[in-house]
Amino acid sequence: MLIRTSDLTLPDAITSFIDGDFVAASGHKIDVIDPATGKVVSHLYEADAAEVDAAVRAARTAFDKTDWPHLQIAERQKLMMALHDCIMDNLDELAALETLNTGIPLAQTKGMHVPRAAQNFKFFAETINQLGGEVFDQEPDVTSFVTHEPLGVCVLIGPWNMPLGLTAMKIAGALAHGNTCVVKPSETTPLTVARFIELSRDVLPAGVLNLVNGRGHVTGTSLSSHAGIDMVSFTGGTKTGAAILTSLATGIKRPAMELGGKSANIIFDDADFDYALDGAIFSSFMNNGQMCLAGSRIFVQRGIAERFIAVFTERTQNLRMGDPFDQATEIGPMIDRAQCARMLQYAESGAEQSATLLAGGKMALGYGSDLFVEPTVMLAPDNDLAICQEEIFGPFATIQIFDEEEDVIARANASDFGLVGYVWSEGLTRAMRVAKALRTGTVLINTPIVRDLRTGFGGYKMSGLGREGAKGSRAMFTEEKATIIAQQKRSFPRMGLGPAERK
Ligand code: TXE
Repeated sequence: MLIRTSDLTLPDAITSFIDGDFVAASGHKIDVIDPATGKVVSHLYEADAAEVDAAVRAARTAFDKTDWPHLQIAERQKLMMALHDCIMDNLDELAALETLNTGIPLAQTKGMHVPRAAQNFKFFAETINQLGGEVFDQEPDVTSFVTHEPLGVCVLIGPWNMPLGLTAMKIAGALAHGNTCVVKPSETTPLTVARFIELSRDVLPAGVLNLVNGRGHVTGTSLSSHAGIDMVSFTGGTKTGAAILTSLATGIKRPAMELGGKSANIIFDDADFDYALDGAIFSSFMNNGQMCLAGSRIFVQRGIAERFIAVFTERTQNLRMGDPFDQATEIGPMIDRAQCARMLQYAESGAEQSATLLAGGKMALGYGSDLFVEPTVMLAPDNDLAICQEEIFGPFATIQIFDEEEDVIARANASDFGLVGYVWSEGLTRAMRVAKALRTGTVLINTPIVRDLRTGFGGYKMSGLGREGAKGSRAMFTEEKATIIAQQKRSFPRMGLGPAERK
């Protein structure tokens, strides 16, 4: 087991990586924190507008002036697999860095998130050789075909809740389709993305993958409003997504948005009780509950409600909280004070709005830092409560009781979000009926999250725009071109003829 920083070589400071090199440190310096101890473990230097401009120019030049967008598929596949290997060859280090910077238990970063980051590159390496275009030849004298071409300079803005995994999905999709990139990780969690980009320098030509760091209102806005970019793929909060969309509208740039969620987790009384309970616990508390697809808005049918609530509450209280580097730890610290305050404020507002606190709802004392909050469960009498409507983004589950299928569908859909829905039932037709009725981009029946990268992941309503996956990422990261060929001379109106030619 890695013992925190003593086994890790940490950069003293992270700077922008532009045109194949890390730039010299300058400008505003931001602390990088280990939330489990509260200690400063590194720093980053924030990229200002000039540095963002240099990064975009480097990406533009690599796209416009090198053969990067026109590589043979086999060559691109080789590079994508090399990026996969960069991650897997450094799995221990990357997982430890991710745990150090996010507080997510090592068992999860090493067992799931970092391997998933690598898998993204393998997946797109395979996919680019599989997806075909379309040909239409219904017209007797015309054949039309559709091809996809690299889009250009892609800005990839990532969040702090799964920094490498979520950003790698974007990087892999963009590079596989022949684009160049400027990546901006969250200023809170820059370590793994910076290390990956450092590892990638032996694989990718200069200028193809560039990195800038900094706060949203400085570096983020400079990037998303830059005239030289072609699109922004963003994962983060809905409010920030809306601000980026506004800025993209001005330049008519393409958005791809993976925003928040408040996913309903519906447990019918004919579900396999223990299995559904395990699934609901995992969906609510994995990744410290900080997941856009958390299934933490639980609906349980009345016949099993009393037993479910009792066992769910007991299991929540049993969750092993502590040092995320300890293999036994199931819940680590919150990312920062703002997220702790959010958890407490929602517990308070829930109680004020007549929800019953079943577990947690307060800071957990005696751990390595003051960022540990007890996993929380509230019984909610009504879906309109703020705790059932707003994304809390922490280990916080609400439970509502329902009687009828129609009612639970209506309540599940009564949400501004539409990312994921979970259904637990042994009845196939019921599960299918409910899945069809849910207004969400993904529905999971009798399982917590399973990601098949061939399918698109994204949201209805305020959960986003676009889908990340095989076809979804191609739509995101390419221009679609229709080429129309006349196979013989066609008749069409002849214009501008002289008097002699007119009949
Ligand atoms: O995220 P932000 P925050 C949700 C979750 C959380 C809330 C706020 O509910 O409580 O969002 O989290 C960059 N132009 N999710 O404030 O601000 C920022 O620097 C361009 C859901 O930490 O969305 C970071 O790199 N960029 C979620 C990234 O956006 C800007 C994951 C995300 O930060 C910017 C995270 C701007 N104006 C939070 N402002 C999910 N969907 O999984 C900020 N950024």
